Amino acid sequence: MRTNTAIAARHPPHKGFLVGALLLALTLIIAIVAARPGGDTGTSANQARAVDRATTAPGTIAAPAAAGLTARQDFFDFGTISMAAGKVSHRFWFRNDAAAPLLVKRIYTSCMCTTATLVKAMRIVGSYGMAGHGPMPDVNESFAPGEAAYVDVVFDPAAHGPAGLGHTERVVSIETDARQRLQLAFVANVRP
Ligand SMILES: [Cu+2]
Repeated sequence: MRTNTAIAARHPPHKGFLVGALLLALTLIIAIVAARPGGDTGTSANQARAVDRATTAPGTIAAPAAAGLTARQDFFDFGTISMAAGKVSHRFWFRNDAAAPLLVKRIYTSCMCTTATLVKAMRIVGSYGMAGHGPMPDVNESFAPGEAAYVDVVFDPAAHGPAGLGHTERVVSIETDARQRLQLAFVANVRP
């Protein structure tokens, strides 16, 4: 009895009503605010998910690459080659398939046994090897829309000695200022 009276004294009826009304108003405001963007949030979340799917879908990743630097052939098989017979080479053609000019920034190979020499408009631009193996200049060659060039890729099957026998895979990367990377790969079966 004494406790009840004390509580009643600290919380007079009119104050309790005010708190109740405030709580009700707050609940209503929250309900209205939550209901309105509720629909919007659902839609934009779906849109965000759709965009996410679109950017991570393999098809859309390949699309911008195809619109830029494109290789006539991005894979070559040397077949069985002999270490004793020395270096082998293959010419990879590529072109700018975009409507705007692009800049080839860098060319590098995946291993020191492989070099790539860029030839553009009958001019040898430079020879490029593995990144991190000595100083290597940037390419910085501009390609007009439709302009083609090639890299002569040279592979030395003897570069690794006996450790280099068997199936070998190497990649030449051509990077543009649009952060596109064209990869040209080759394989060889190295025999003594
Ligand atoms: Cu190598």
